[in-house]
Amino acid sequence: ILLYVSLVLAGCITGQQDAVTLQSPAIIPEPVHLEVKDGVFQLTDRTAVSFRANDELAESTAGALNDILLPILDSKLEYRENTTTDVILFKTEAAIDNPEGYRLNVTDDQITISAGTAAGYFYGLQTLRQLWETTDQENKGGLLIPQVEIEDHPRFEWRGMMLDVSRHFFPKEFIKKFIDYLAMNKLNTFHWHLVDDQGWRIEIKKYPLLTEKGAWRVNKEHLHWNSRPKPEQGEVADFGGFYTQEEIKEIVQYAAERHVNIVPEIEMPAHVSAAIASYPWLSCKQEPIPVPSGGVWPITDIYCAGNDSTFMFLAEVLTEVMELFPSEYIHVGGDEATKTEWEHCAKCQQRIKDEDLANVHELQSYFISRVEEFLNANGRKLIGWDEILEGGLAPNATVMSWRGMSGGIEAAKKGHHAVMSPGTHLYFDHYQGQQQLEPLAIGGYSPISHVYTFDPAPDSLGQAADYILGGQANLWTEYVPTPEHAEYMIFPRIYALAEVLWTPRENKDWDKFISKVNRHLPLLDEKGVNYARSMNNVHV
Ligand code: TNX
Repeated sequence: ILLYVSLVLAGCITGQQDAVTLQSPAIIPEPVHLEVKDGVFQLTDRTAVSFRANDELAESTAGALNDILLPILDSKLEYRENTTTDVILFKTEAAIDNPEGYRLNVTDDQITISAGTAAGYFYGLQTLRQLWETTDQENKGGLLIPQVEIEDHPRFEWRGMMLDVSRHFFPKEFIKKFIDYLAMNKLNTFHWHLVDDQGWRIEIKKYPLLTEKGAWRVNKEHLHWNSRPKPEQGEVADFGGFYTQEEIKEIVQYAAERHVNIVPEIEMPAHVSAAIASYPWLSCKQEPIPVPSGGVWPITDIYCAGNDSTFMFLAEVLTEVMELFPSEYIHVGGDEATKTEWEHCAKCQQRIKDEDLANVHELQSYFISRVEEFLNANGRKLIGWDEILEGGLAPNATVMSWRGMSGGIEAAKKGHHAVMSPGTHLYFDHYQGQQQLEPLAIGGYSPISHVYTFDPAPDSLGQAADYILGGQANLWTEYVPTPEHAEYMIFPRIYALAEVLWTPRENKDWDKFISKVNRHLPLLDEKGVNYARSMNNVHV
């Protein structure tokens, strides 16, 4: 009788499955190994979760899955011991050696997620979610999940995106969304560009004027950049803003829960008009300047390299920054320093003589090295834009290569680590479609197809490839005044970035990728996320 009953039941379930037609899953980024099988697992409010006793990692992952499922199923999945049917099993396995790797198996009566770390589990859940979101559009009476066998881990450890919150300020709520966008694409690094000429955005208790003065543009008439039209009537004008330390703590915590590390960038010695507007003694001229509202270029007001007070200031600022951000890396900028002030600065000239430096490039190198020493003494690592190579790289510095890949390659050949974010491919402030059809952008041309072809560590690098930590896309915001516009510049190019940084080269496939993107776009519509339709106007 028991045999008969189970046969009938099995037939019943099979019958149900036959009626179901799921689309093939559209997982972005494409996993290392993916095998799609016939059949489905039906996840309902009767499905259980299970894990070994005292496995806290598994338990908290089961909790995280319940948080995702609660709004969909209206109830939480219950824990059941020693069960093998209609269950989601969480298996912590130290043997999975990539710290972000996971395995995911779906059969008709079990889902098994295995990982060795919280990050690995987290990425397993992101994939699981895409398994139902991209295949089962109906969602009646539970979730239908295609049977798969997945083994996965990232190609690179630094998978990042930078957001410039100085040229335009973005509120805390959007920063959290931005972190969500990274996490759902298995990106793990948020490079937060907190300081630039047009605004200082991080509260520093020791130097309150940085945000009392330095976070606000003076000339409200010319909010937008030189070539941008004045705001339309009714358009919300952004004159500035900043994040309090409490808000930053909240955001750092939010990011950590999503396995995103925030690398704060405190620019130096240039792109610091907002700081000099607040404390004029930071420049060699020591004259008051306003917080510039737009693209005045070049800006010659930079921190004075000849005064010890500059370094005292930076040490105190960085001390507060390190208290807020647990990141191993601290970004110190270093780009585009017009050094004319240093050329005319008696104290800087003196420094050049005293320290046996030959020229202002070496003075910049001295500047960055001195800051590096301070960061290293506090257990942190320095990263900077590729200009930090000029005049000699600080001994332990990591280079972020933006003027093409050559700076990163040079650093790697010298045995320094590098992150690739070349303007040729990964600048998300550039146009992504035909210029005449796009909203005004800074220039450039990086359609999604172009982003997709990028390889941070091509074979031509030889041994130096070992020093490439990964890559990141940069969203500068001179021409990006609102969160909606930021989303437009991010999506769908972030999907290409995700495959560039996660997926093994041999698994990348443009045709498959673009058909998957087309399946993700309706999900953005559902979530109310803005995105560009520009790829339809691009000749690939
Ligand atoms: C160069 S990239 C800059 C930024 C601008 C960007 C615009 C870099 C390190 N510096 O200050 O916003 O170009 O694309």
